[in-house]
Amino acid sequence: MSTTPRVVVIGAGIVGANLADELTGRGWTDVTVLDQGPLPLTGGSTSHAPGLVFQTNASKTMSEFASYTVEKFLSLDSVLGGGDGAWCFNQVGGLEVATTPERLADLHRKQGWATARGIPAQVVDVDECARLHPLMDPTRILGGLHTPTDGLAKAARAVTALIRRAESRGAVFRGSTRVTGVAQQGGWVTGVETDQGLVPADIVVSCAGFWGREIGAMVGMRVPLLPLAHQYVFTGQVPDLAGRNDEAIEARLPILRHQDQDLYYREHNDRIGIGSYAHRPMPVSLAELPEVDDVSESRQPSMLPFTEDDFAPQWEQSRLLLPSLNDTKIDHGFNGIFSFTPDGGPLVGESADVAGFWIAEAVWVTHSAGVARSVAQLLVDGRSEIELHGCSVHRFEEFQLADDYVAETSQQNFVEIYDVVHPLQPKLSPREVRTSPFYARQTDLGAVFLEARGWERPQWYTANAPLVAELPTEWLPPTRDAWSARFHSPIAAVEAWKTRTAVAMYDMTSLTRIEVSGPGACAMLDRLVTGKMDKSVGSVTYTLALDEAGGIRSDLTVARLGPELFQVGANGPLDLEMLRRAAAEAGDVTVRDISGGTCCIGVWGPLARDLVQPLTSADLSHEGLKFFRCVQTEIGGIPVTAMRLSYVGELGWEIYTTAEYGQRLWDVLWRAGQAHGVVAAGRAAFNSLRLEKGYRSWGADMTTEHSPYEAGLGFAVRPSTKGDFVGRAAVTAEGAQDVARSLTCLTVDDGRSVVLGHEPVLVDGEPSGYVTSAAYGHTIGRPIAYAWLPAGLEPGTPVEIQYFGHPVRATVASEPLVDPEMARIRR
Ligand code: FAD
Ligand code: THG
Repeated sequence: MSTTPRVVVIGAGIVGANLADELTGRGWTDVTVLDQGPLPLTGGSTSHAPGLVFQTNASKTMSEFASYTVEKFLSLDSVLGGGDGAWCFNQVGGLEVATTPERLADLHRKQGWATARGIPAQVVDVDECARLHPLMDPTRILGGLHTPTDGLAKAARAVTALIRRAESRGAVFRGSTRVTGVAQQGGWVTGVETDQGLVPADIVVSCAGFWGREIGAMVGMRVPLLPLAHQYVFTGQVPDLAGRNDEAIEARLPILRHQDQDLYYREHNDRIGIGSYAHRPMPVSLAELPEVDDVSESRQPSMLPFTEDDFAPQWEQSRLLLPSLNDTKIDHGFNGIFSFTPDGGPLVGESADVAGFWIAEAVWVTHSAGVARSVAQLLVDGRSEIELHGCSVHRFEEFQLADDYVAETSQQNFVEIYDVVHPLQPKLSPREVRTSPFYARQTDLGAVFLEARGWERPQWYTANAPLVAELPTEWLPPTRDAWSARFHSPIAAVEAWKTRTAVAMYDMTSLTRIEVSGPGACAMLDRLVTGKMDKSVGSVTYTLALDEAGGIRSDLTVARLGPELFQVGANGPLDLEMLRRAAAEAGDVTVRDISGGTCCIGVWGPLARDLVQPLTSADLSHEGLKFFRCVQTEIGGIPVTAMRLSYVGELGWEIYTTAEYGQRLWDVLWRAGQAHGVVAAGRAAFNSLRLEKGYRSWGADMTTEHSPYEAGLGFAVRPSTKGDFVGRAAVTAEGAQDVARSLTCLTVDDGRSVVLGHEPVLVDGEPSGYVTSAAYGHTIGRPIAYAWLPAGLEPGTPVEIQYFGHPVRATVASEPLVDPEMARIRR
C-alpha cells in the first residue's frame, strides 16, 4: 500500500507528463494522469508544438524554468534508448536576428539577461549569422543573438519518455477519460468525476492547458487564460536543404527568430516550419474545437484549419529573409491553439476555496519541465526552490479575472509578443480602471500616469516643469540616453529636490491595504511575521512574512489600530491570499482588502510638520507621535489615520482616509502647503528617494529566494521577542546569518549612466550577479543600482554593469546613501 497522497493529474500534455515524472521522481507513487484524448498523442497543444526553446527571458524564473527543460530533455533521450532517432532535445542553438537598429540594441540588452542568468549567448555580426544559418540573406539583417544551448524539444516524444519513466515508478496514465467534475467535501478535494466514473484523490492538479478555464470553473476557480490560435506552416521541400538532414535528425540549423516580422523558423528535415505571430489575434471558444475521434499528427482538437490570407504577408517576408524559400511553396499549415494570459506568465497555484485543487496551466513547452518541478516541490516539500510570484494564479487583482479583461490583455500580449518593450511601458488599454480620489486634481496638475494593478499612478507632474529652471546646480540631472529617458522626465529631479528640502505630497493609494480584525487577529499575524505583534495600540511595525525555509514572502507594515484591529500595508494580491488562508485556518479573524475604499497621501519633507500640524488637534511633535506610531485623528475636519513612516526617508506621515473624503483631504493639504512650497510628486522621484534610503521593494529586490540576512533585512527578524512564527527554525538555524550573497548597493562612477534593472554585474570581469532596482539618485548626484552579488564586497570595490553590451563602471557603496543616522526622519 502506498503511503503517499493520491494525486490525480488532469491532462497528459507536456506539463502533466512532466509533473507525473517529477512527483514519482520524488517518491510519490500514487499518481494517476487522466486525459480525454488518446495516449500518448492526446490532441492537445503539445501534440503539434514545433518545440522551439529559447531560454533567455526578462524574468529570471522563466529563464530558469527553460534551462531546466533543456537539461532535463537532453537527459530524456536515454529513457527512449538514445540514438539519433530518439532525441527529445536537439541542441541546435538559437539565433535571433535584427533588421532594425532598435532590435540590434535590444539583442544586446537580451544578451545581458542571458549573462545575468548564466546562459551563454553572444551578439554576432552579419557574417557569423550567415555562417550559422546559411539560408539567410545577410543583406537583410544587422546582426543576431546566438545562444548555443537553445534548441528543439520534441515535445510529443518527450511525453512518451516521461510517461514511460513515470509508469516505471508507479504512475498510471489513462487516456480517453474525460474529467467532467471535481468532487469535494468540506472544502477539500476528494477526487474527479469522469465519463468513466469517479477517481478518488487527495490532490488534483489540472494541467489541462487551454481547457483550464473550464476545469477551474468546476471548483469555482477563475483561471485567467485565453485560448488563442497561432499559425504554423510547413513549406514543401527546400532544394537547398535536400540531403542535409534526415527523418531522424530533422534539424541542424539553429532555430531562428525574425522578431521584427513576428516570425520564427525551424527545419523539418528538408522543409522549413514557420510560426507567425503577425496575424490578428484569433480567440477561440472551446465550442469551436473540431470533434476528432482519430487523433493524429494532422488531426487534433487543438488544430483549426489554416487561414491562408492571414499568412500571405509573412510568406513574402519569409522569402525575403530566406531566399531559398523562393524555390518552394507553402505545403500546408494550421492554426494551432494554446493559452495566453493577461501578463504572459503561467498560472500556478492552489484554489483559494478548495484545498488540494491545484493548477499548472498556460505553460509553454519551453518552461514545462521547470514549472512541473516547482509544482512537485510545492506539493512534496511545500516550497518551490525557484520563486514563483510572477506565476502564481493569485497574483491578479479581482478585476483582472474578468472575462473582458482577460480577453483584451491576453490578445494584446499576443500582438506584442516579439515587440521591444520598455520596462516602464504601461498598458494602453484598459486604462482608468482604478483611480484614486485625487485623480481630478492630479490631472489638473498635468500628471503623467503609468499603470500598476489597474491603478493610475502619477509618474511626475507637468505642473512642476517651471521649477526645473530653479533647480540648484547640484540638483540638475544629467541628460540620459534615449532608452533610460523613456517614461522619464527631468521634472522628477524637482520633485525629489522639493521632497528633500521642502515638502511634497505623494499619492500612496495604490499601496495594498488589508484590514485584519477579530479576537485572533494579533495571534494570527504574530504567527505569520518576524516581528512582535502584541504591541500597544498605535504601534506600527515594519516586518517580514517568511516561508518555512526563511525566504521572504513579503515585507509589510502592520499598524495596530485597536486591540483586535490591524491595518497591514502590503505588496499586492499575494499578501491578501496569504492572510486569507491564515484567517480561514484561524477561524476567528476577518481579512478585508480595504485598498479600494480608502486612500492615502504621503506628506513628506523637512517642512511636513509645518504643513500638517496646524490642521489637526493631534500632537504631531517628535515626542507626541513618534517614528513608527500612528494616530486616528482629524485633519481639516476629515477623519484620518496618520502613520509616521516614510518610504522616501523624510519626516512626515502617511495620511489615510476613506475614499469619499479623499479629494477634500488633498485640497486641505494642498492649500495649506502653498505657504511651504508644496509640490505633488510622482513615482519617479519616489523610486529614486527610496533607493537613496536603501528601502527594498519586494518582488524586484527580494523574493522567497532570499533570506532576510541576504537582503539586508535581518534587523526585522526578532525571534527573541516572540514565540513561533513561519520560518523561525530556518532563520534561527546555526549559520543562517552567514550568507554567500548580499543585496549590494552600487553607485555609478560616471555620475550619469542610469541603468534600469536586470543588467548583469561583473566583478573582476566575471559575471557575478544582476541589478534588481536602479534609479538616478538626485540627492547624491549619481545613479544608484542595487544588485545581488557575492557577499563581502567591501565599499569601494569596483564592478562593471553591462548595459546594452557597454560597460558601466560602478562602485560598491555603504548604504544607505542618504541619512544613515536617520536624522531627517527622527526629529
Ligand atoms: P496540452 O498539451 O494541451 O495538454 C492538456 C491536456 O489536457 C490535453 O491533452 C487535453 O486533452 C487534456 N484535457 C483537457 N481537458 C480535459 C478534461 N476535461 N479531461 C481530461 N483531459 C483533459 N511552445 C514552445 O515552448 N515552443 C514552441 O515552439 C511552441 N510552438 C507552438 C506552436 C503552436 C502552433 C502552438 C499552438 C503552440 C506552441 N507552443 C510552443 C505552446 C505549447 O504547445 C503549449 O504551451 C504546451 O504544449 C502546453 O502544454 P500543456 O501540457 O499545458 O497543454
Ligand atoms: N507604506 C506602508 N506599507 C508598506 C509600504 C509603505 N508596505 C509594503 C512596503 N511599502 C514595505 N516597505 C517598506 C520598507 C521600509 C520601510 C517601510 C516600508 C521603513 N523602514 C524603516 C527603516 O528600515 O529604516 C524601518 C525601521 C524600523 O523597523 O523601525 O520605513 O511604503 N504603510
